[in-house]
Amino acid sequence: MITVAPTGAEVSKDEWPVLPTTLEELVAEARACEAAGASMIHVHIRDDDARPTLDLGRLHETVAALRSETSLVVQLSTGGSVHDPLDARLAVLDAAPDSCSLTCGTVNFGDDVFLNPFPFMAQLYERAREREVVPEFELFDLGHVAALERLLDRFGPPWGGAVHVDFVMGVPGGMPGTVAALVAGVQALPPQVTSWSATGIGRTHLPVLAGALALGGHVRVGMEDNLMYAPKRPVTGNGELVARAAALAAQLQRPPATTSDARSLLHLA
Ligand code: KMH
Ligand code: ZN
Repeated sequence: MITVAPTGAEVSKDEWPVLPTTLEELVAEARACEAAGASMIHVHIRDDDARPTLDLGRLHETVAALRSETSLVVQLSTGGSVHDPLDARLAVLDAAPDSCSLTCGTVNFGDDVFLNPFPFMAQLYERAREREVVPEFELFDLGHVAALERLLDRFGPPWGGAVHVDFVMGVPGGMPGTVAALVAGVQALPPQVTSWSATGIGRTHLPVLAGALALGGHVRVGMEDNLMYAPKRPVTGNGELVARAAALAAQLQRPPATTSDARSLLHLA
């Protein structure tokens, strides 16, 4: 399964004009990524000034547009930006996505802190279950694997029963984006985990991609995580990152999952 994270909350539209920040740009990019082999989209939205927002009206509109124009699994970020309050991040579930991200602990995030106290994780987890939204557990550090195990042991399985995790590696302050760290993370996963994916930030993008494919995992790519296609060669759009991941996967005899494969994998209705 290839997930595309096309926008994120950190990259500046002024510096990266190809970053999809309007609904029209996001839908066009989503369609291109689906055609290139993506089956899930991890979505952050922006306001009219291209600043990150968790505006519920826009989130509803975004989910509806992606559902009508693509068959991608729609995952809304509940991480938002490091400046978003916890209650606004919880409210993202009101937009009724297929899936939501759920980060399993606080982590240094460059010079900022990405806050995810355990009670917030628990509240988000229970609310996702009530709303029949499949969580994707984001693991930025090895300690997050332990927090995931604590969450599952205490609260039981998520809605649908699939426990899908994504290692987000190479954030300044989190675990490094190396194959050694990925192997350590995969080996530490609790037995309830049914599938795992990985993404590497910045220049760790390719080693993590290749390592995840070789280890039997799923992958995430996109401009939220990586803006350079190669040294001195900026990304021209998310589609080419998906296309490269799909080609590498196919060469390794692991052709990309279709959107219906992804729905089965995540036990979506
Ligand atoms: N933007 C980061 C602070 C998520 O989407 O759930 C958090 C993030 C994780 O991107
Ligand atoms: Zn995100």
